[in-house]
Amino acid sequence: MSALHERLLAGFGSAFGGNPDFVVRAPGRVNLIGEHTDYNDGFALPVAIGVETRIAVRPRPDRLVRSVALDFDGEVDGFWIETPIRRAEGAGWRDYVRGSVDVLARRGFGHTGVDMAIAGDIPKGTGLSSSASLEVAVCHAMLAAAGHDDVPATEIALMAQEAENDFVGMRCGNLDQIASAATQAGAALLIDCRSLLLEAVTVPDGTAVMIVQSGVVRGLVEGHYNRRRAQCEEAAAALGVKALRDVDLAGLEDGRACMPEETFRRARHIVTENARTLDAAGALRAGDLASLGRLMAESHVSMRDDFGITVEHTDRLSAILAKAIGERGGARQTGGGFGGAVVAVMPVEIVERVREAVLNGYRTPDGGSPLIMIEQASAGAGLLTEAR
Ligand code: GAF
Repeated sequence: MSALHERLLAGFGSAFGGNPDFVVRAPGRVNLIGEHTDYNDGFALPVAIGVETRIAVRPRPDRLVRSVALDFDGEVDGFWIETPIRRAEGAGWRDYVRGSVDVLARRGFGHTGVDMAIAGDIPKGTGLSSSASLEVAVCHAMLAAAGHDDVPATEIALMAQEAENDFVGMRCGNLDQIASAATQAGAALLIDCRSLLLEAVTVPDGTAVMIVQSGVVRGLVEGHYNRRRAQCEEAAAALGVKALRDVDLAGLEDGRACMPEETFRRARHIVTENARTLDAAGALRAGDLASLGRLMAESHVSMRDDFGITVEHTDRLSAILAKAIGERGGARQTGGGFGGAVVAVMPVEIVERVREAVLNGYRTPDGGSPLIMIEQASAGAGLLTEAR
């Protein structure tokens, strides 16, 4: 049994006594390409990773929800399922739980109270979607407790996104929640964020996904994020389309004079990133890591020069990775931006050499060595059928 699982069961026992009836899990994600495209109705290509949030659950005979957060010094929360559910004092993890339960309750799901212990091993604040995985895990916990085992993964993801948008107040797109809810083991997920059509794109055998933390903590991200989102909406309105998904590069160039130059550059990132993401899915399908790597490099440059969301440290880290990997894959900053992590794809046999190059060539802002994770594409959220 993993250390995480042992900690979870022990934490459940000391908080509530006895054992949970079941355990659910929801993974973190890393996005290979397709950044900030989700709220523009575009395309993204994430993989779920091996770190995750787990919740040990025991349904209650009433409508009380009690939870203990083992990663936050055993902090507890308790509230009744009623509409509307109020925000918690001090916000934080409690609002992800309350928000998810609130959405479920409003949809007529999740009317059964639960005792639940929550623990995970996703490094917090590093852009690997620990909050989306918490929301998705809570949805699974509540649905399973109420006996709903037939709710599609995309519907669960959209409820989790709604919790984040409307309850927590972060205007994210649907990428993180869909990645956590709907991925399949061994595959990246090509998401059409408008139609919600999903395609599992097999990651070729022998391919490693490396995640390197730049050590730059993403500061004031929500303000920057919402501003980028507003600029994309402004560009779409100037072009007379519903979303930037609906224009190509020629159409965007035609409308250049209708918007401020910075807005044009933001929009150009989205338009070119959508095209790159579809091409990247094609490259992955064909097992062509060299082409995938070129597209990842172009994506990084576009995020740096047009969208303005990279920082000096992630630029440097991506360059070190790209040089070490050469034609055998690629690297780019991943996630919301302004620091966080760089993702790289490469054959397993060069992982150690690339790791050495990073450890020798890169220092975090405080002078330390970066956290490096080697991942394979894992399965999306669900009930844990055996104790792992
Ligand atoms: C964050 C958001 F939550 C996602 O919706 C997505 O926009 C991503 O940044 C950028 O691609 O993770």
